[in-house]
Formats: sequence, C-alpha cells, structure tokens
Amino acid sequence: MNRRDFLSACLGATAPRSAARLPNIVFIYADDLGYGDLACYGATRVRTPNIDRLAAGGIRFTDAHSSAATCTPSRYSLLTGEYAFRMEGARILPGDAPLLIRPGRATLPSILKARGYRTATVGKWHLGLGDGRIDWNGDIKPGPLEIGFDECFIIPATGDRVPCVYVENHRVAGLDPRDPIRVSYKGPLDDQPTGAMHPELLKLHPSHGHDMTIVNGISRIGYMSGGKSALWKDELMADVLTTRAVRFIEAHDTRPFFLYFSSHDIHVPRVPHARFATATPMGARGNAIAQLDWCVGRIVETLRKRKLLDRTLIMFTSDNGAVVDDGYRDEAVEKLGGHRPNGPLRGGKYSRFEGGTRVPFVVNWPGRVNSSVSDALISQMDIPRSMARLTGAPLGAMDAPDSENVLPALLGESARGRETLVEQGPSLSLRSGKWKYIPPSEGARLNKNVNIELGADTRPQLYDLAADIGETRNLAGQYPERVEEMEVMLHKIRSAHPAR
Ligand code: NG6
Ligand code: CA
Repeated sequence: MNRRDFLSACLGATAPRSAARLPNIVFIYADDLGYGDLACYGATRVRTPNIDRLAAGGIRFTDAHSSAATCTPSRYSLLTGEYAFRMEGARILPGDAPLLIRPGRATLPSILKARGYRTATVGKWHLGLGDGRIDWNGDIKPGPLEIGFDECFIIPATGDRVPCVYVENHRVAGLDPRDPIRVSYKGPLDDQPTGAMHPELLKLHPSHGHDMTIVNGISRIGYMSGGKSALWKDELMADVLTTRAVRFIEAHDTRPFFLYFSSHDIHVPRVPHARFATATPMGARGNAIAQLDWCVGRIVETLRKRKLLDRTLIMFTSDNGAVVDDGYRDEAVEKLGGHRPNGPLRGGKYSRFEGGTRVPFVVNWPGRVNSSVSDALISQMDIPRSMARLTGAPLGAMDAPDSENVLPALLGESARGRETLVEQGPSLSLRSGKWKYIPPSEGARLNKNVNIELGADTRPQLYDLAADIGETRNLAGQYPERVEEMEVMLHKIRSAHPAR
C-alpha cells in the first residue's frame, strides 16, 4: 500500500461522514402538551392522526422528560445540555428579559452548524433577548442568531406576554418605524387600555393574572404600546409559524438542515383558527391540540413531497406537562369531559410530580428507525450530546455538561436511556431507575389558580413508578436507606458543576 492509500484507508475509518450525507433534524416542540393529550398516548376526545402516524412508524417513549415543569428552564436545557437549575435566573421569563444563553457557548444549533448544518428556529423562544436594554425598534440582539441559528422567526416570549409581535432575525417583523414599540413590565404605558380597567373590550377574559395590555381583544401579561402594524393575530399564529417552517424546509440545499419548530399550541391564550372550531368537544384547549396536529402534518407533508423523509430525523415532544386553566376563561375545565391531560400521572405543569415533566416524546426516521414503544428514561437535555454523536460533531469538555448520549435509545437500538435524572419543579426531585424521590418541602401543596398539586410535603416522598405511576403510595417510611441514598445522589448532582 502506498502512502496515499494508507492515509485514505486510515481516514476512511475515522473521519466523520461528509456533511451532505448527514440526516436532517426536525425538532418539534409543543407547549404545555400533557402525557395524556394525544390519541397515541390514550386520548379519545381529540384526534391527532399526524402525530399518531409518526408514533406508529417510529418510537413512542413512555418515560421521556422535559428538564423542568415550566418552559424557560426546559428550553434552556434542551439547547445547552445543562440542568437549568445551574443557571441563575432560568425561570419563567418576562418578555423583556435579556438572553439567558451566553453567546459563544456550545448549543444544540451551534454544534450542528459547526458540522455544516443550516439551522433555524421558528416559534416560541422564551429564553430572553438582548443584553438588558432592549430596543424593539432597532436591532434586537443577542438572540437566536448569536447562539447558533442561521435564521429565526420567533415569538419573543409567550403568547400571553408582551410584546405581541414576531421577531424575524434581528428585527420586529412588519414594524412601521413611525409607530414605535414600547414595552414595560413595571406599569401601564401611554393611555393603552388594560384588561383590568376595560373588561368590556375583551373577547377572551382572564381567570387569573393576564389583565394588562389588550392586544387582539385579549389582555396579556405586561404592557406595550405602538407597533400596530406588527401585532400578531392569535387565530393566525399556527398558520404563520407553520408557513415559515415549511418555507425553511423548502429552501433546503445540499447542506443538511436543523429546524427547531416551537409551536405556541397549546399554551394560553388558546385561540385556534376558526376552522378547528368543531374539531373536538373540548373547546379551545382540545381544538388547539387538533391545530397542533395539523401543523405537524404540514411539516411532515412538506418533507414527504421533497422526498426528504427517509433522510430526516423527526422528534416531537412538549416543554412541560399539561395545565387546564392557565389564566383565561376559555372553558377548558368545563369541557374536559373524561379527558385526562396528564394521563395516569399525578400533578401537571409546575409540579414536582411526574405530570410536571413526563411528556409525550416521539421519534420518527423512516430510513433508520423501526417502530416500537420504548420505556427508556430520557431527557430533552440529552439531545445536544446525542445529536453530536449522531453527526460526529466534537464536544469540548465544558460543553453540554449534563447531557448524556441516549442516541441508542433514540434510534431504538437500546431499551436503556439514562440511569438517573433530576426533575425540576418548584424544587428538585430525583429519578433513579423506577424510583422517584421528592425531598421534604415546606412549599405550597396546591397551586390553587391552576388546580395542580405541586408535590410538596414536609415528609420525604419515595415512589416506585413501575408499580405506581400515579405516585399514590409513599414508600419513604418503608425504604429509609433508599431515601438517604437518593438524597445523597441528588446533592451530588446538584453540586457537580459550579453555578454560574
Ligand atoms: C405563568 C402564567 C401562565 C403561563 C406561565 C408560563 C400567570 C398568572 N400565569 O406565570 O399563564 O404564562 O407563566 O408558561 O401569569 S410557560 O409554559 O411558558 O412556562
Ligand atoms: Ca410550556
């Protein structure tokens, strides 16, 4: 063998595949969708044929978790591969909060971008923007583009928080400079009417909170004025976002792409398009699920038409568990019927119980993944390291520190995921295999506004989830050594990396 052949033989064995042959990655994030909210997870009062099809042809996970029971920390972990409790301030953010992720650190998009991917995020952001003095009429940065996305079209925070505008790359989309935007989380601006003062102007009334600036007949959290031409219409939001996602896919070139599609559904305010008005007997919340399923269908259909399905890894999941009344009188409680948004799980969004973080998670990749159901314990925080492994991207020693490689589970090649996982609710709990440990807490037992048990108890709680998925029998008294062992384990994980 001459020197050249020798070199290429060596390289061939170790060199990562060329970027052009790497799979596309589409990560679809639902908002507040619970473990029992999809037909493929047992729901009967809503049809979700598109997501069900992904599940039937791929892997449906039964023990997959968002890293926290609310949005911002879950998204922080998904993108950085780090527990959000390590990051000061990683809690539900107001709409004018600065960017939570430091530009320059490795993120899911930056890892893939460095590997040759075209990267985009479309939809809910809620990780902060700017450096603390944000001017909504100028360049809004740092943001997604500074942490690894080539392009973005985002809702800055949530649908129920101002500013109610889309941000496209660095700018508010459709803004008329003669009508500048002002945003405040301190007090009313100008003479803008608020929901509290002018309930007669509302088409959707708050049940708790959400009584500040009125946009599109719905009062929100926070105050804003101006930007009339840029204000979103809630009814069109799913269409607008899906169209952007489709456009990104259709613009694919020779490079593989990564799309982080972060739906606003089924977060409040739930105002699905009129064509879903009779989709379910459950009113706005059920109809928003139907709308979400439709969005997924459009994305999959686009991939199919472009003959990309075999080359695309699709993941579908949710950023935290379900909540029914999350602040608007949208009849979600009244019309629930027998529907159980969190399935057999106790608690829901905001909770330490499994309903807080155990969410639907579906993987589909016709070219690679066979159909199955997986009980592997996995976290969305594991996506950065797993995708790095899939694409042959190198990770530095400080990168994605809490992210584990669960690629074999994601591809259905192994029934095992991680051994332990910290679940972040109002405080931290620990999973170790089938065991769940919730340390003693003096906190509130019930969030009365949303009617969700928060999992607080002044005694330690220990549950055997294999036998008792609903966390009804506290075994802490029976297994004191296990309680102690898990307390030590939790303490160790919590102090493993210095908080920044
Ligand atoms: C809460 C809001 C809730 C929702 C949540 C964030 C009130 C009374 N409640 O503070 O409606 O916006 O924050 O949800 O304001 S999340 O999915 O983005 O975490
Ligand atoms: Ca959420």
